Amino acid sequence: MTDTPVLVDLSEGVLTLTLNRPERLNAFVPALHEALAAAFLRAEREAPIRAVLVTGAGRGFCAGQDLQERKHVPGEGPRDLGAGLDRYYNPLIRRIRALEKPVVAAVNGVAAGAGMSLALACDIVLAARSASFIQAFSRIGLVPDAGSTWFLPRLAGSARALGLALTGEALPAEQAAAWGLIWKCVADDALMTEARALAQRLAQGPTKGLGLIKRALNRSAHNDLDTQLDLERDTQREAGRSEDYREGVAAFLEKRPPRFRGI
Ligand code: LHQ
Repeated sequence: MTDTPVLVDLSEGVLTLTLNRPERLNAFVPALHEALAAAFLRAEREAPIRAVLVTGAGRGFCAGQDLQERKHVPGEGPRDLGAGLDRYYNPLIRRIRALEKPVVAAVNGVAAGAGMSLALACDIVLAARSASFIQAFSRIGLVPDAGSTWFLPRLAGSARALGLALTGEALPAEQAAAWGLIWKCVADDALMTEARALAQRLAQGPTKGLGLIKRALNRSAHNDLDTQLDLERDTQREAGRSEDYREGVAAFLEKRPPRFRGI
């Protein structure tokens, strides 16, 4: 078993997080959660980090909760699964959504249970053609968690959300893209090249503005049109004060590529 549950690499403004328990298809254990939490906190705090890329080592992306840890011990009462959600999963999903920097997922293989939820919480999801998405919860008598009951109906509509969640059937990456659950399905051998190129392009973008786009789209899920129009006014006001906005307009007028600094 590896000692480094998440490999962390910062290069060209992209913090790459590789879930690293390949022998268990990168299933979640507390050490993996703790490493992810620390990495996302770093992404929040460090200005040179301007995008995050999440992927998995080996043939899986993430198989959700490690079930070896959940073996029933005779004589013990039921464990409080809600406590694990409060402590680990929910803060992770909240962190990803609240981070005002783009988060890209490169789904290299199966994403099951909370592993699927993790993928859906990311801003842009690319998946290898051989990857699949499984709402594995119902297979073991559980309820979709880590945001899946929120993301799925919004992304796929309620008929598909119910079908996926109730049957626990695997959804191939190509179908996930066709259903609008993810951004793109690409050839297996092109996944990491495409995902890195995308994350690097985003990391060179107007980070402040990209963060505000993320905030506005996140909030639109709860807002009515009037509230959202007010929010667009406020976020635009904020974007309009950024150096990158000035640079974007100057570059356009000077017919040259912009050099965004993320401020
Ligand atoms: C695993 C796992 C795994 C341990 C593969 N655990 N070893 C939140 C809060 C609190 C509690 C409960 O849950 C949650 C959220 C959740 O995520 S619940 C859902 C938990 N996940 C699952 O139920 C998925 C379990 N895994 C599978 O169904 C299959 O492994 C899938 C369909 C993902 C992949 O199937 P295969 O490609 O056939 O691979 P495999 O089953 O042969 O797995 C490879 C190895 O990884 C194998 O170990 P072994 O020693 O036999 O080679 C598996 O036991 C191990 N593994 N998932 N979640």
